[in-house]
Amino acid sequence: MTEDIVVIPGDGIGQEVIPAAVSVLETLDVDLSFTEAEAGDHVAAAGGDPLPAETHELAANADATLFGAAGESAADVILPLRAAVDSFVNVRPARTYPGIEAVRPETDIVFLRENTEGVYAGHEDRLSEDVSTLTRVVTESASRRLAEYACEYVTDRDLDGFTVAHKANVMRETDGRFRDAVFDVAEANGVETDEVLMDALAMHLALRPEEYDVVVTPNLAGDVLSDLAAGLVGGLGLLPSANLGPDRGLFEPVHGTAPDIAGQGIANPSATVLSAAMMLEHLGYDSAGQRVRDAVETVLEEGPRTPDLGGEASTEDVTAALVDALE
Ligand code: GGG
Repeated sequence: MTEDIVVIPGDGIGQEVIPAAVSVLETLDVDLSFTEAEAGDHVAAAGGDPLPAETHELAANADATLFGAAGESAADVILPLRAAVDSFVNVRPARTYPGIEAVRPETDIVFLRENTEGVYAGHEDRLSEDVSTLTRVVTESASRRLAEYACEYVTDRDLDGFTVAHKANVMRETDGRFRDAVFDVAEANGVETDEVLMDALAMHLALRPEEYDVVVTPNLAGDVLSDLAAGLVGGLGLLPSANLGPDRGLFEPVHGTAPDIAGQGIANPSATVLSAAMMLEHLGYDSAGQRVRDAVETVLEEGPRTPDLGGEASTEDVTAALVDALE
């Protein structure tokens, strides 16, 4: 069966890392058909909609979507794309790799981030010259849906349980609801949980990340804390992610457009290639996904490496090494 994959490079280094991941995927013995679609700041700058209706439609119907990076138009691009696949969870694993210098090499954490609401629900207003507001949305249904997934995630992998991060001592209604709903679902499923205030978690992660395995978070907290974890393991060039819905997924590196290096051909493709591995596994191609992970691990350990990891190689050099490792 041919898997219909939509690829959306987006902006900045998305234009460099997505072709790299496609080259890697093309070396595999998996029947993938790629359709490239446009979105992002460059589309808006040319007078278009940052997320053209055709791109939305393609993502909503593809077997899977591989996305690069969103810039200034992130709210108009990546949030509706996640909604297009009905994604309720953003899975963000953060781990170290042999040979890569890391601030906290003991880090091995998966963030399960709520993916539909919180402060990313899109309810922002300018009330006056002086006052802007943002409405934070937390629903029982989205919190429980995330919790169900978290229970399944730890049970399938035989893990001890998960940690719930929140700030329910201040955001009593919204994070109180989130916390209570997640605990309720975990208890009903016999899954062990503990909890931590998200600000305290930021400090714990910097000091002793080995205490955390699976962390369930509200939307913005997951975005921020996973970037913190990237800093612990060697940088944003190493963190993949999967936006999962009931039927399909959208896979993207955790990093953004990296305007400081965009266009120079030196972006690290590892996070996107690892996102492609998550995509393969989600589609049921576990051994192909594992082969891609192994290739990334080999190239990270032996080189070549891009400048973010202390090397001098280009995106093309790393891609060629990945393709070599797979052939
Ligand atoms: N590939 C990830 C990306 O484009 N990040 C830019 C960004 O601002 N993302 C917001 C989010 O992940 O919610």
